[in-house]
Amino acid sequence: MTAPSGPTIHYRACNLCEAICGLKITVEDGRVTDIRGDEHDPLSRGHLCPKGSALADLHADPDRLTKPVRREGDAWVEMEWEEALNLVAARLREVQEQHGRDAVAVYQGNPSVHNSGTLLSAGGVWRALGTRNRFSATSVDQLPHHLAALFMFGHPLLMPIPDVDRTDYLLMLGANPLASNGSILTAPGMRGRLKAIRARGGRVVLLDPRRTETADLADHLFIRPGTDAFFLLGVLHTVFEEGLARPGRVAGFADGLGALRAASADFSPEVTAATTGVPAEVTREIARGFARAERAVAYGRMGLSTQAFGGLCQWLLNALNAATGNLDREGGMMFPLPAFDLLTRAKKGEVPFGRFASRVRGLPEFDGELPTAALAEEMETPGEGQIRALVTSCGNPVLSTPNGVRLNAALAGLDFMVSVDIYVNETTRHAHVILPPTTGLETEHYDVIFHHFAVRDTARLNAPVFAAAAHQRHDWQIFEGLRARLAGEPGEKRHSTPAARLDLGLRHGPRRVSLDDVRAAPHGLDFGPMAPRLPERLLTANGRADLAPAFFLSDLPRLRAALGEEPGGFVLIGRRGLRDNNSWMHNAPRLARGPDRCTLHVHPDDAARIGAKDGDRVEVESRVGRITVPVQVTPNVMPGVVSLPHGYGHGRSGVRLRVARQRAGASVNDLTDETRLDVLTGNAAVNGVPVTVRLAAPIAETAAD
Ligand SMILES: Nc1nc2c(c(=O)[nH]1)N[C@H]1C(S)=C(S)[C@@H](COP(=O)(O)OP(=O)(O)OC[C@H]3O[C@@H](n4cnc5c(=O)[nH]c(N)nc54)[C@H](O)[C@@H]3O)O[C@H]1N2
Ligand SMILES: Nc1nc2c(c(=O)[nH]1)N[C@H]1C(S)=C(S)[C@@H](COP(=O)(O)OP(=O)(O)OC[C@H]3O[C@@H](n4cnc5c(=O)[nH]c(N)nc54)[C@H](O)[C@@H]3O)O[C@H]1N2
Ligand code: SF4
Ligand SMILES: [Mo]
Repeated sequence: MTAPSGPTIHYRACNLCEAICGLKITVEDGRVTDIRGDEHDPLSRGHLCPKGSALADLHADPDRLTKPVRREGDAWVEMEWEEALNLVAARLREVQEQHGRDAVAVYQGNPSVHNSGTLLSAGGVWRALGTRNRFSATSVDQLPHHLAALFMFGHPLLMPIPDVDRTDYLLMLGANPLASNGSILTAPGMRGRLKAIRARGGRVVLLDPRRTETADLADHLFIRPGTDAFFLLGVLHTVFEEGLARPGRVAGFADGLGALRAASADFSPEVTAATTGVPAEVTREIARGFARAERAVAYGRMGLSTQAFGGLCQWLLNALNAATGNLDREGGMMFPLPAFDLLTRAKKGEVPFGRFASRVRGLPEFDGELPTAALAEEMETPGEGQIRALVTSCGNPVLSTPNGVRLNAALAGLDFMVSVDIYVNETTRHAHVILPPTTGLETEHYDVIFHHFAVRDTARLNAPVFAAAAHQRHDWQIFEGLRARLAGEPGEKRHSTPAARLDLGLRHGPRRVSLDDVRAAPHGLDFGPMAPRLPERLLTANGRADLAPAFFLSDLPRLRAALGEEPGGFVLIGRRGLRDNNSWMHNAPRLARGPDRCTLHVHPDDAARIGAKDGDRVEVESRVGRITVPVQVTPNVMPGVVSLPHGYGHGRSGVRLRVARQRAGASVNDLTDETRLDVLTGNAAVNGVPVTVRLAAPIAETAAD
């Protein structure tokens, strides 16, 4: 693929985050010599962040696994694929034969949705295993968005997307697109898009307990962590009380406006102000400005879903957009129509929620998965259905899920564990076998998921830049190999490849294109901006939208009980850095540069109270654990709130990430609490964790192992 003579240019999209930027990649002598943004990509228009260039580091990383390995004591021994797949299938079947199907659990992490090979083939293995113990990063992330979409519009993927390019008023809560590059909002280059709102005379209002990078482009207000549902009810209260509700054409196919009004009746901004920290007059002014804007949109992300009232927040955001006539219209919240449309075959009226519950705590199932906050207890608690073996794919739950210390210990006690992963990290070091697929520039990839969340409908197929070496396997080959063995099928006869599935999906999709059509357009096909799609796209049983689902109304008493609650000590929230990518890109030399990023942000007043100055090490303690980290004193965090990024904590024994280990940091999820949930949805509340902070003894070190 790479001719030794002269450079070759390759176009493909970055698969690291939801922005799916088009890239222009130069390869010389089998090495990436340049990565820049593809100016001809109709969605990203040349945008690129530092992580995109780091795909070159990932490709060349000497710590990355390319052959299967088996753990023997402290050593990892290479295996042949045939032998490894046979062993894994036999061990998983053995555990299931002895202890039942549910004794094997599955955890799928975030890159699963960034690789079409994994996305389209892993399901075959899960079906062959037939276990109810399936877990994923969804319940540490966007689960409330799915449930708001499900109960309001009829399908978990009918999540409306803010039309940032045509709005005049963006009300944003708990999102930091300047660091994250947008989430459930595929809109590469958010800096330019936000600036454009203001340049056309519009307004961007941001509520966040931290004055973030995004705050520089917005009118920023502090809000107390976990109180956004009160704020949103206060806004809705004002909208109704002051006669500003104008649902417009949505009224023709939406029910529940009256119930929504009734729900907000008790939550005037005057009632909620003390709890949220947002003055009543400010809430009222935002409500008026929002409702009177020609085109407005309210949007909230991680900060609103990974908190104790995540479900209520996502419902209220959608409801506010609908009540003010900003649902399914230009400049408001809209529904993309992707060329590969996962909704094409969806059935009306299906409710994939709560059909079964977790064994120990009775937490609700969603889409065949249980809340990940229950994973450790399901391993530890004896009895029928106890988890004794685990398959992880694309995940690092020891660093990414609440109470990583407890999970870490539980993993060590499993009878068998296999990880489909490219690194020996904090999670996979517990595996008996690691099966490493090709990744990044070696894969053929079509973004099945993120076109569902994009502000513009486009399609592009990403051809491999590098051919897989003879000893490597693609993700789908690994999953198909496992599936066939678990199903007892002889040989490796495939039903269909991911490419064939993509082609089928594209041909039957709303744009009626073939995979070859997409392949022929190296910069992608452009189907234009979002357009109104309701009521046709609704998938509720009665074909109507519900602005006040009983599911959410039933949670209001729990919210009401939290009115006026005062946090005793500090409250811990998370943080994302532009050069971090959850837990797994810290081994890329070009991202590891610069000052330490795993620092605790503390407000100057709070720092003075605990006697800490910049660089001092402090002990942060929660109900579940204690870590030691350096302090960064900054007025950009709300008094009483401290902030620490997730994805660090690479110092554990056996972790083979040489660059990352040099700046190991500590894991915030050694503090987050698996019992703190949005109990309505089962989503983990990793934000808003009560902690104490005190100066550490000068030599104190914690090595969580
Ligand atoms: N406290 C706190 N916790 C959080 C969050 C937070 O904001 N605060 N954020 C949450 C969110 S939004 C998410 S999505 C989760 C992420 O949680 P996880 O998905 O569990 O964690 P990642 O760090 O993304 O781990 C990705 C894993 O995939 C592997 N990998 C990378 N590329 C490939 C590939 O091509 N194939 C395979 N098979 N493996 C690959 C990496 O080596 C790594 O082990 O973390 C959550 N946890
Ligand atoms: N550089 C980089 N980009 C990424 C990732 C990454 O790790 N690094 N991860 C990717 C993934 S998996 C995801 S899911 C997305 C997430 O994308 P975003 O949600 O945009 O990113 P976060 O930085 O988690 O932003 C959450 C914000 O919520 C705030 N917050 C915390 N608690 C509360 C609260 O109670 N109320 C309010 N109003 N705000 C609160 C935090 O201060 C933070 O600024 O980013 C993706 N992009
Ligand atoms: S913003 Fe960065 S990480 Fe995200 S897709 Fe674009 S280049 Fe990749
Ligand atoms: Mo995420």
